[in-house]
Amino acid sequence: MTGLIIILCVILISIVLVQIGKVMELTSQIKGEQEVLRDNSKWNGWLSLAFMVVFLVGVVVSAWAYRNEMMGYGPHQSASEHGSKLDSLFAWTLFFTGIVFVITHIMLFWFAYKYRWQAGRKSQFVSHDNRLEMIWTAIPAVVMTFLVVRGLDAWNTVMADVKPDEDYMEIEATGQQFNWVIRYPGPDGKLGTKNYKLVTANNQIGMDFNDPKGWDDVMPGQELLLPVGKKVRVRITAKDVLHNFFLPHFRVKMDAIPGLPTYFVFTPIKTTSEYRNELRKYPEYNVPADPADPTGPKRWEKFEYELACAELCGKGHYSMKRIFRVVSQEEFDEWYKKQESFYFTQIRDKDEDPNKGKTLDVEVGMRAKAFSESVKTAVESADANAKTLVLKHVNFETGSSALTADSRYELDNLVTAMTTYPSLVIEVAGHTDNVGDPAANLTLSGQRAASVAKYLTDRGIPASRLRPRGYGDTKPVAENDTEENRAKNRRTEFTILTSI
Ligand SMILES: [Cu+2]
Repeated sequence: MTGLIIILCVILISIVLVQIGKVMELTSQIKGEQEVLRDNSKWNGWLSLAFMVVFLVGVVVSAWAYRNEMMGYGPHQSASEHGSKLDSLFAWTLFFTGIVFVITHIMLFWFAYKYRWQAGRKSQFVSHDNRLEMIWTAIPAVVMTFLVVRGLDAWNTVMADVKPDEDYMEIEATGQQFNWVIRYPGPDGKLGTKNYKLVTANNQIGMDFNDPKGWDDVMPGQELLLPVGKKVRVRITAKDVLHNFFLPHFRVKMDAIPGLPTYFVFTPIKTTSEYRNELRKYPEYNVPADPADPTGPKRWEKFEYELACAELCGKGHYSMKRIFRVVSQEEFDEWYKKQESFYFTQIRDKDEDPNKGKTLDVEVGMRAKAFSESVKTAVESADANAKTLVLKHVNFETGSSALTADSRYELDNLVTAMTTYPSLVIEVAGHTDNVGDPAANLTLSGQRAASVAKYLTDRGIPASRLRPRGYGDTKPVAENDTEENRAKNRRTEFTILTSI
């Protein structure tokens, strides 16, 4: 039906047009060709002028109506130190091209009106005019020089790398199909080295775990924080195809290229909550963030700084979005402290770990700290059960009471604890699983407890403060049903008896 109506309309309009044409032909025959031409030209001229006015007023009105969509204006202010410099480049370019836009459009329509057809008027041809050539070469040249010089200056500022003595933090962004892996350097402030040959399912970016700099590196989950006012250098790389590291609010945008590391340095100057407060002033941000929930949070309350991939890198491209929250230095430090090292939580003692089976210096330090904290808690606790601590890293050669070499680290921590708390008296207890003869287990556990006590007395702890005792398999902490549980039962522990 609709199709039929459309066909009928087209036919009718064609008939009307043909009729109008016939009427015009007849009028020109009556009035004379010249007169009709003059009338038409006059009308066209006036209509050109009217169109010009409507068009230019429309341009001004729409520019005003959409001003809040403009970069660097209203709710789209930049949130980084260099951002306003780039925004001002755009503003100046808009200013000059705006002037040219208005002048050329006025001239275009004004000339169409002024030089409309008139009887007896002849066209004048200007083949060459030096003065005109000079003017329209010189003006754009001066304006372009101004814009290009400013652009170069901005480029040099924005692309400048950090100086060696500068205070900054470096993070790394690796683009892959389809997410960003963001790596922070950990407490040492240095990122560990990488090698694409080391990429595995667990080690997604190919970190080289022989490099101690990488051991404390962290790869936070969804939540990424940055401290306000601190210079950030982002190392940008890609694993598979071309990606683009884009933080629009910070005016940061750089290609992530496989095999060719790039970088971007920027300083966030507004925290997420400061930016939200600025957005609050605008009515378009005071509407519900979710139209389906009119009483829910407003758009400004849900605002976040987004990291996007600005390169069409495949069908999951859109899912590369991440959120960066900019917070105060204190809040950042608090969050950063809680982040766990990727190596120690995901890789340590797995097959990918080149240090499997070795005790690392840094671990010795970490364990010493944890040990002294747990002894302190046990000493201060009123709960009798909390007074027993397992020496997790004290081990013996199979079937013997000889301590393994690595046991010394934890035993040294125990020596330190006994020295720190001089009144501490402890029972050193050996336990086994239920494999083998119970009598033999009892003897072995007693010998093991004794060899721990000997280690301590050799280092100056009086024997009177130590009560070594073997319990054999009589005090299991788990059922002896699996190898894992049996390993739990084979243990050396100590109990604080008194700390008068
Ligand atoms: Cu991408």
